[in-house]
Amino acid sequence: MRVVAMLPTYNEAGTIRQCVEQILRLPLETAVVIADDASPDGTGQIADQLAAEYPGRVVVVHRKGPRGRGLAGIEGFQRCLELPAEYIVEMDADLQHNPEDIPRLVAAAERSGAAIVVGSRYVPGGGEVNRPASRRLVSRLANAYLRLALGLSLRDCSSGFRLFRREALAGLDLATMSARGPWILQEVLWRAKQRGYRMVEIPICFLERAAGESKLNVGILLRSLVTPWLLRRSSAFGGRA
Ligand SMILES: Nc1nc2c(ncn2[C@@H]2O[C@H](COP(=O)(O)OP(=O)(O)O)[C@@H](O)[C@H]2O)c(=O)[nH]1
Ligand SMILES: [Mg+2]
Repeated sequence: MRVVAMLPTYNEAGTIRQCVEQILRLPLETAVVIADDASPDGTGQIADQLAAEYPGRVVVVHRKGPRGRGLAGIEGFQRCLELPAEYIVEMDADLQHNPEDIPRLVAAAERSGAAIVVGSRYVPGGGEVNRPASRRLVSRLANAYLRLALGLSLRDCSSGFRLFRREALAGLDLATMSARGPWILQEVLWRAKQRGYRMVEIPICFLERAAGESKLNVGILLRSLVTPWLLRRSSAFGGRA
């Protein structure tokens, strides 16, 4: 098995099957780990059906306890590391990240030797389809800010489409991460930077949501913006950011 895709899911019943099947049909040895937070729309049951249809290639983590993109991501990653995969790819289950881009992420990792390959909307060739100009602007501004606050040279610090080399992901020490929500995306970059990991970006097109609803809101955005400072402070006081 070469690549395991980690899909955090909350209410993605409209897209999960197509997303998983597209990943399994890629011309690579692939598997999928779904980390579902007891979605009320039945995503978890569809995931179980997929696991039964594709034995050994689909693993479902039914999370209990507090819900969260960050918490689910950590548990999903830990499950991925129990599988013999060379690369782990995290991505949305709503088809906003195109499964067909996965081979390009893998190729970029092999070409560059980087620890992490980020699918980026903000490098030449990348972009977003049919997003209202206001949301694009907010995302761009937030990213320019995050890049400075985290001290990174990445253009897309809030992309949820990323490939990790197995050893790099294991080296992040997931069990000690603190983010419960989507700001986990920033915590992972911060840690990767502290570990001296090389990160590269390749262009991706962020597609329109095919079904379901975004869980992003102003609270999450603000929390993401303060995250770099909390991580810096915790590092300065000897905490394990
Ligand atoms: N398990 C889990 N997944 C979540 C949660 N919130 C969001 N997700 C998933 O994380 C991915 C990204 O979330 P999404 O709402 O699409 O964010 P957006 O693309 O920025 O609008 C999707 O696959 C969601 O289903 C959560 O609380 N728990
Ligand atoms: Mg999405």
